[in-house]
Amino acid sequence: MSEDRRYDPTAIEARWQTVWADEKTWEVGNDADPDRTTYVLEMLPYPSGEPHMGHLKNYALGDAVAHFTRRTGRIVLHPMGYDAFGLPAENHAIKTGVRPQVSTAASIESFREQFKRWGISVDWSREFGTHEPTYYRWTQWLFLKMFERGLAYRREAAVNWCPSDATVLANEQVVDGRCERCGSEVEVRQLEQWFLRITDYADRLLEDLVKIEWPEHVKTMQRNWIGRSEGAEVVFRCEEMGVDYPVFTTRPDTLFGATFFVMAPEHPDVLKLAAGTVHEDEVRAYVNRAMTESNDLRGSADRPKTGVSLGRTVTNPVNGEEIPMYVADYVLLEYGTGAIMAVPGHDERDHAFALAHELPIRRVIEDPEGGELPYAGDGPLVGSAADFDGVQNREAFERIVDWLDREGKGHSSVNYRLRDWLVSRQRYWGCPIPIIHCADCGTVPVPEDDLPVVLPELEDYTPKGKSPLAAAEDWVSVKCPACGKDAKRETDTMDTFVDSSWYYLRYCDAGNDQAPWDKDVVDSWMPVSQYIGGVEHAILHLLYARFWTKAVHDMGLVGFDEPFGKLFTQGMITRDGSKMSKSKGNVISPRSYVDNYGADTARCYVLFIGPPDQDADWSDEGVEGVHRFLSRLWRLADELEPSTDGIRQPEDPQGAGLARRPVRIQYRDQRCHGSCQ
Ligand code: ANZ
Ligand code: ZN
Repeated sequence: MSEDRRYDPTAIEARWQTVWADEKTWEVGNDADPDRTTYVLEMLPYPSGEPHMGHLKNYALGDAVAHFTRRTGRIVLHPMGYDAFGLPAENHAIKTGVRPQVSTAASIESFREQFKRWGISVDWSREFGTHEPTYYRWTQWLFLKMFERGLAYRREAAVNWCPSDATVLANEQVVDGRCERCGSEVEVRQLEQWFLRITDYADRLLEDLVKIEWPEHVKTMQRNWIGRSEGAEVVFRCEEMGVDYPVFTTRPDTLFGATFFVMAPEHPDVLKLAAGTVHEDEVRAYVNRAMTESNDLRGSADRPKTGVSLGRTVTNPVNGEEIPMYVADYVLLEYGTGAIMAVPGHDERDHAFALAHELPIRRVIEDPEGGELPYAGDGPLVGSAADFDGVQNREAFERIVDWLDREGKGHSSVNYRLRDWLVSRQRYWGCPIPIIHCADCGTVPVPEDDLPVVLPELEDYTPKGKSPLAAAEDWVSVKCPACGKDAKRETDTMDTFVDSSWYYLRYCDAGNDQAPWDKDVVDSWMPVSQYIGGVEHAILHLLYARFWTKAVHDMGLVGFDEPFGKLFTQGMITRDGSKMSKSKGNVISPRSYVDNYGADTARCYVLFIGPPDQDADWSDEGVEGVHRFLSRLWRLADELEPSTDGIRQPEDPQGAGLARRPVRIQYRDQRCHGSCQ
């Protein structure tokens, strides 16, 4: 073997990358026979700094699938773009004075350069960043379609507020009472906010999980997040005040065991109820304190159960018993009706509260094992009423609900943990919400012809409790599109998860300047056949994207209602068993490996490192091993003689590269020269 025939990835890879760029090898047209199209997609990157090992793994995996699929004769759409809006670029701007536009453009440049250097087979003609006005024009257009249909709405709400990022957070972005991004403890604030009505889709988001091939644990996380609970609404009446208070319970079979009643501190009637009683001051103090605490913290099971008496009673509808009313922070306003019947014999939190406040604890379900209270399991009713005692609780559940229904004191009811999606952010670097506030006309949508509402350039990005955009007076002041009087633009921007909720649709028709996409075109590619990304998106992004697809489906804009037919969640690449992170100083970047060994070695190694859905530990020896393997493979191929006869051109032009240059393999020597012998 002559010296110039040695395996030289730098030369080989550069040569082929030039061929692919010149030939536009991986570009696909929108005129393909829909029966032959396949859409392979990896989650789009958030462009910050330069790509890391997780990106290499993600795109190497997707590229393997894309290449394989092309070889089966399919026409494969394999695009790339950037999720470019978001807090980090803005925080970076505050720290360094570099405008987000500039830092984002630089990161995108470096991501693109690396992806090309890795040789990922991307159709670059469809590339975009979600921060480009030609993209977010349509994000705004879609938002207005949602607004028209009542799916986007504005209301005052108790929201999660991150004091360091000075913005609200979606429930999904609060983890253990802290900001998912910066880790600060989250506070509660009352603010006017924009929401998307994802709760309208709760049932479909649950039911349609059977239609898609996703990892079971991801489906489970979505099911739990949506949190559908079947139960009943039961009315408890406060005679003194002449007011009915419904509660939501999943255990109407335990109604005879309700020994007290608890309201959430934010419940609008709490102060009214306590007014004039000896408890008034104590209640006010308690409520004020509770309001500053996060829901996650308040709801947690192991926290001491605090609360104070309201000095009033309600009547239990099944037995006419008067039970005392309390306010306690373990009851949340936003779930059910914001009030509960407390059954300390069978509910753990009620049990803890009853012990702390010396309230009666009653057994109404027998434990076949004879265990202690609280008992959450099944069994026959006891200590309830003659009609029900001895009846198995599941059956009693139905009979009690029927009875309540007949008496007009309740009915069966379903509750969801899922809340509407809070999409407004008091931050600069995001898609402006295309709404104008007019003193006379109220909330007025920006006319379609005036889209996009372009994000203005700012000098000062520092968040001040309201959006930095509020300071851009020239931009804020507009005429009302309805009446022509002076009005003001909405200054909040959209959550970045809005941007990434529909980018996969835009790839199908990225150049369209008349519409976000053409329906026939999108229908010819979608749904995505194989979606690949990190499991950290199991709830947020994947749930939002499913909701978005269903909403545009119902608007008649697409002909399918699930975006991702198959999902693959990749594991992390770790180092010495722990996650790579800047703070641990254990980050290794793909760049040096690609430079030293070639992209093929780096890509093969991350595929070889272990089952791709599991975490795997990086090893430099492993990289060396893969490099030796590729060198051997190269030498072996060098011993085979090229021939020009008799190879059929594949019908699929994307069976390109190798197959387009007919080579017939002829063995000079039938024995393997590698290690297998
Ligand atoms: C009486 C009862 C008895 C309950 C029992 C449970 C067990 P999931 O399953 O999550 O839907 N609850 C209702 N609204 C609440 C609120 N706003 N804040 C805190 N807790 C609330 O939970 C439903 C149960 O959580 C309801 O059923 C209610 O307590 C409580 F042996 O009612 B249950
Ligand atoms: Zn007006």
